[in-house]
Amino acid sequence: MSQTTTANTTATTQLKLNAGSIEHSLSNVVKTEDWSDFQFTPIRESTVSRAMTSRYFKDLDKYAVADVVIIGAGSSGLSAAYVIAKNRPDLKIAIIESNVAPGGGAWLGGQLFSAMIMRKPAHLFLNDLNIQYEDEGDYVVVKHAALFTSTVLSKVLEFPNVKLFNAVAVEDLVTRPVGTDGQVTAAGVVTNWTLVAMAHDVQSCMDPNVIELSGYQDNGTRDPSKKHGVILSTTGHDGPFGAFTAKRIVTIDENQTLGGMKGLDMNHAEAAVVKQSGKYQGVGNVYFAGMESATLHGLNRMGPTFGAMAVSGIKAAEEILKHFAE
Ligand code: AHZ
Repeated sequence: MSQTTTANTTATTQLKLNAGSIEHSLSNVVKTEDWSDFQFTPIRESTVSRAMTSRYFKDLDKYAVADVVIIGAGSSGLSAAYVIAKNRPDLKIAIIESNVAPGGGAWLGGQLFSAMIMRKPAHLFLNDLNIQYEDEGDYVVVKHAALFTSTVLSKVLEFPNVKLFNAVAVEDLVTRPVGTDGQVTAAGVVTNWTLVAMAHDVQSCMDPNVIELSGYQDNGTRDPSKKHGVILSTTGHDGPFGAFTAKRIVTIDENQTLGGMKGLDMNHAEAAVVKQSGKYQGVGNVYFAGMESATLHGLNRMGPTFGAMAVSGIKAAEEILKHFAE
């Protein structure tokens, strides 16, 4: 007991000795050593409530029609969002993420290990984002996957034309007929709070909400003067929510079957995922990237190498940018 007291006294004395030289963001505000003078500016509880909800509802209103809807904020979806938002500040980009925490599987490099591996030339994307890495010749290592994810996420969130709706799941696609032969085009996404989506079996029907793609007139018909909005689906490989659009699209497009993700083969998988990512030919205005492409087209998985996630996102983003530029 006395030992503990001695240790505390020493620590306090040291802090006191150094206090004059400690600088932090509040060091000019707090004048007393024990912070007894510290106070927050006053606020009402209702003010906090309104500050959040008014902005959220404004965003719901603003993004009720979006130019780009990205489903899934994992490494591929965030990489795509960064490239699209950086190049086209005029496009309204809504990211729908079913999890509370955006980032998908990219908070760790693999299993429970921290380092993230990217094969060259995917490191050029890291240069663009100003993320440090160790250069190992053919591949690079970011010291923690969370450094990649938090950096790309923060940059994406800073773009004024991007809104992330997290804890929201895409439950279905909005489709509209094109022509007379039964073909449809994607015209939006059907959304619900993830907790509601998870509770459909135990609650009476709780109807969803919708984000419509841009390019329509008030009466619901195409506005030929405007580009049609697009959906980029990056919901990862098959899982409780994953591969959502791939699984839905095979019920719409009779020419497509769900390939299912194949066994791990790093060398083949990464190039194949990049090759198969981008515009989907069977249903208009749908694009895929990341492991959802592998599930749709029956490709190998690559395991813990993330180059193809970034690059497939960039490739899909390039195609989307071309669509809006044409
Ligand atoms: O929560 C999901 C995750 O954040 C989200 N998501 C899935 N279904 C959704 C839905 N609505 C909204 N219906 C949904 N959001 O999508 C995100 C997918 O991120 P991810 O990291 O799972 O996928 P990715 O393709 O970007 O990265 C995959 C990383 C992998 S998996 C893998 C392997 O298994 O071999 N290897 C790599 C590099």
